[in-house]
Amino acid sequence: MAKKPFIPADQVSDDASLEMLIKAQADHINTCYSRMDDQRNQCKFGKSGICCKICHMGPCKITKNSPRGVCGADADTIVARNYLREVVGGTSAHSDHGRHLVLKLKKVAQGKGNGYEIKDESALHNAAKMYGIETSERSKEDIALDLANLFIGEFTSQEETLKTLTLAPLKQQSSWDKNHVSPLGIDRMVVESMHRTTMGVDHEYRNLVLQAFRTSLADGWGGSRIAMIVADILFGAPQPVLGTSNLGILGENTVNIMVHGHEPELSEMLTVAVQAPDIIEEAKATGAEGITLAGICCTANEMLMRHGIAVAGSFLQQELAIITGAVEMMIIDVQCCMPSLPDVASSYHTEIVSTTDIAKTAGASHLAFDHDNGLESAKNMVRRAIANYKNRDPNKVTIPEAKKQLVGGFGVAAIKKMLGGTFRASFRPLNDAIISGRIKGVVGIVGCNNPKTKTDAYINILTKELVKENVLILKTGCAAIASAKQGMMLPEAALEFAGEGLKEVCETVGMPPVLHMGSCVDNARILEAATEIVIEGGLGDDISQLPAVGVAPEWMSEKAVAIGTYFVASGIDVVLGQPFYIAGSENVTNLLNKNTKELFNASFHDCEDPYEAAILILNMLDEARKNLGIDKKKERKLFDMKDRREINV
Ligand code: BF8
Repeated sequence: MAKKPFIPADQVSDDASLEMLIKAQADHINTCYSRMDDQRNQCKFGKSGICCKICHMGPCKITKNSPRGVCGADADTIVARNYLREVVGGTSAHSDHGRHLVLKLKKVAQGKGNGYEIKDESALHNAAKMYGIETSERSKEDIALDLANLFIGEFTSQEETLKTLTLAPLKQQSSWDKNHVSPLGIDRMVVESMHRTTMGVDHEYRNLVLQAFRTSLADGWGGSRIAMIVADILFGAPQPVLGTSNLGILGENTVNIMVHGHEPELSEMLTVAVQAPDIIEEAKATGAEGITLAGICCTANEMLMRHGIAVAGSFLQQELAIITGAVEMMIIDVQCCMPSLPDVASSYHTEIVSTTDIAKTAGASHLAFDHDNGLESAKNMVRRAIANYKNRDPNKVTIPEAKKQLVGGFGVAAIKKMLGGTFRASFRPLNDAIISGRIKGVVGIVGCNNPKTKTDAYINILTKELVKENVLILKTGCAAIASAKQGMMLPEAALEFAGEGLKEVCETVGMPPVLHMGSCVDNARILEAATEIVIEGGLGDDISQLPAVGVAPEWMSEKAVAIGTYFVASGIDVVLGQPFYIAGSENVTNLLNKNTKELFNASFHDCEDPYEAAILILNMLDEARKNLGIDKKKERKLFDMKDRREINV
């Protein structure tokens, strides 16, 4: 059969990406899109999860004629082991990120911050209170040291379950205890899971899948939650902030520096470095008008949430940014940085700089970020980018025009303040809006892009379909960037796209119908928000009763597998735009897509069509509303002073 022609317009949704994909073809550059095209016939055994290479008697694959591998493992065992290992990969990525931040907090507390400090004392005090750490008449350093040591214990604990689990509603905690999935220390969970999936250990698929839930909880209610708490203490809890998104943010006459990856320690220092007068002078001395610092992927989300720094693009725009020919330097750290970057950059003047010894890329320059001399180290990178400006070839430069403004920075504290005001910060108005039916429910749309499907298409269609039906959308990761690029993260978007009830709420509060809650570790903020809604009252007493659903429309990463798994374990149904690699085992598929309902009152749902997904989700929200007895639309009651006094009694 003849190969289908490669049509850029079928691959991407936004104008900037389309323009760059066409330029990539003209410049003869391979991108993930063309490589996906080359990889069209992907391995069916891998896709079904029935390929096993855990020991060297294999690799084995399960077929009708060979239903067991050499060791005797059947499809159930192999699929469950592979699934657990994916959850382990995702959990370890988020948690190692969290660990680095905790160790940084410890150094700061010991007076060895070298430029890092406790930026948000109220975030520190809130965290200390949550963990029962004494705060009165103590210095912030002493409090921070206790907190850092407690968090280190969360990684190393051998016999005690995670303290961070106690931040969940009580019913959630008892469901985890009852199902034996309350995790011990994060590191112990990762090691134990790897042990259990080596040859000849744990073979019972249900036992393995339960361990996947347990490990994922060590991510969502452990490593990710800790990463989020510490980042807020060190760099400030996010507040609503105006930003700009898409490749059109690149400056035609500025030194363009992209920061790409996940951990905020380096990007925070870069935000300071590019504003230093001596550095700006240096940039101007080379003939540039200044410096444009922008982010790719989750580092972009981190810098946006705290500083309003521009988001150049999402995961699948990392190569496209280089193809503009206008990027002097792309600085990478960990996770989601494609190994192809130096190859793409070799056709332009862009220098790819790797910055951590745990993540090197062949062909990239390696300038390890010096944490003990952070600002100078960041400045050195910026200086090198400035020096590279003269090498930009104007004939190779095309900067797309497309860019959109957005409001980001919706941490949980910020949402509470936005809803209830500074003095009465509270989720009450949101709960009331859900109870009255003005808001049908809350849906978290999260995760990646994947060149298997047209970039952003599923995310954007689903978002609009749900907003139209009065569903408030919470977003993180690259799914958030997709909405930002569409202008859906502006308060005005409510007027144009939202149903009447949601529009009214957004107009009253001045918020967008789609809230940017941050990076992928910030999915823990969605769990935090769900917990706050439960605690606020009127919508049941555990997360699984809320009219709330999670969706990963275009996911690709092991991290997304871990996130989906801890969402389900936390009682939130999860819709996947493409299934996990589990189809080779009917038992594992049934367990994850059906029978987990009995364990956590939530399960996975595969749905490859965004319109069908919208219907599925709306039905799930309606069912939750019915179970709560709030399915009849109530007229909004206008309270008079007497009513208000009674409420406040
Ligand atoms: O952690 S959403 S592509 S950038 S994995 Fe990666 Fe996926 Fe983007 Fe952030 Ni998350």
